Amino acid sequence: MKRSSRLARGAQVIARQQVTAELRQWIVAQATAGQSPEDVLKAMIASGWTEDVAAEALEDTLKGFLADHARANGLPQPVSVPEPMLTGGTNRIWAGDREVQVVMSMLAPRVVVFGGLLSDAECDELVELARPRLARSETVVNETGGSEVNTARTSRGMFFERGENPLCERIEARLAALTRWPVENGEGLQVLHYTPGAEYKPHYDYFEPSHSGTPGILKRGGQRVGTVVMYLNTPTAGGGTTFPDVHLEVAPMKGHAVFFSYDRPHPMTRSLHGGAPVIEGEKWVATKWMREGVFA
Ligand code: PD2
Ligand code: ZN
Repeated sequence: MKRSSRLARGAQVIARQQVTAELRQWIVAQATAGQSPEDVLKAMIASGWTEDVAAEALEDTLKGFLADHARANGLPQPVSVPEPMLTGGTNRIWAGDREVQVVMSMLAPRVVVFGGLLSDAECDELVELARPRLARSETVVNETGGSEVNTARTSRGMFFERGENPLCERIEARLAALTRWPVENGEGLQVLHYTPGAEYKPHYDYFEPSHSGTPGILKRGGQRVGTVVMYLNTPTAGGGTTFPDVHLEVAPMKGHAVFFSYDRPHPMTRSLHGGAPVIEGEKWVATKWMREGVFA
């Protein structure tokens, strides 16, 4: 090919890297037709866009579209959330010190199930560290921001401080790498123990904005935007984590975990979830909640 025609072709590609109103409309049309962001990105790359320019145009356009949609519909504005690097049909992710399996994922609600997030020895050690400190689980009292025993939650539980011991520190660093969310934005790990009949009725993990206790809670790190529930044993029967809006139930398996995120404190995230009653055996989980900002 002659040098001049190669240059002309290059210029054409550069010119096409302009993010025009027409391109933005096309991106929004693809997204509203149900195309995943990964597929839209692939289509852009296939038609000559460089990956970084295309990814930025896509992210910018979708953010703007979601913000406009929220404003027009009286919804809270969406915020950035933790998100594992799950492009191109990945079935494994490197989580800093360990490879983790991707067992299943869904977009709305954003839910990802991981296998092999914790080793059996890590699960056992966490249970033994938590066991002597268990007390009847409490839930947040929305009016005051304090907490109290509640019949919706019949497990026993305890909280570790963030980085309280080397095991917590290692798991927290792994979760931060896996979800691409800073360790500093995480609450300390919570361990829950359920015996037969015990359950956690469906709820949202974000703090309800209309409740009078919420502004006080939000002073420390803002809203919760993501949750990882890690299974520390395999109950004999029951104890799944349910997502009633989409009729999904995640089976608790030792070392597996379910991650879900919610980009605003609103039921439209479909992040309603619960712990189904344990039918036989016991159930141990460790929960990590992630905040928008630094949880100091
Ligand atoms: O133990 C569970 O499966 C479960 C279900 C719902 C835990 C939580 N929520 C939680 O810790 O928020
Ligand atoms: Zn929950």
